[in-house]
Amino acid sequence: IMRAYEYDNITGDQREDHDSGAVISGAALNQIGVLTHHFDSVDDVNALATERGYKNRDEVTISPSALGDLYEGKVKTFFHEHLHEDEEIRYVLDGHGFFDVRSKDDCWVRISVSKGDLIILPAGIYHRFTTDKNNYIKAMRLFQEEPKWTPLNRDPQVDENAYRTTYLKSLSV
Ligand code: KMT
Ligand code: NI
Repeated sequence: IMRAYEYDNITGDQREDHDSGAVISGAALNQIGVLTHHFDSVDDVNALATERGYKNRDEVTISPSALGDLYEGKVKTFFHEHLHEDEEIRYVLDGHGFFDVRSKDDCWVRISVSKGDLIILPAGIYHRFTTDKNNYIKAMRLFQEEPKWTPLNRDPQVDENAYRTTYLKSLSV
């Protein structure tokens, strides 16, 4: 089951837990537009996909055996703080990892995901991803028809992006 907590900001391996001990509730995640589910059956994922108009999907395995020499580089890339102009939906098929999202006051919240967990990150939220010390996650990525999934790395120009400003406005109501 999913656990979320304030990131401890201790320098070092991103794949460690970095658990400060301060728990973040599901309701607090919802307040920043992050939705979570736990589905044991892919039928439930299919229902959610239909409900939200998602028609396409793929599966990725992020591990040294799946990616070989590319693995370490991918892990670093996923951990660059970025946003997307679309929702990011991931369903964990196996293994484990961490999504870090920015709180209202711009602190990192770490969401620990494992098999059966589904996470929906809203367009415009700054986030990053990492595998953990086991270096293995298999996930389903859900797409609407035209994914605008380019990661936009955080910088002053991206701070002014329309999806970013719309997201921030949604938090202040
Ligand atoms: C992302 O968008 O960062 C990813 O797709 C990471 C792998 S999915 C668990
Ligand atoms: Ni992303």
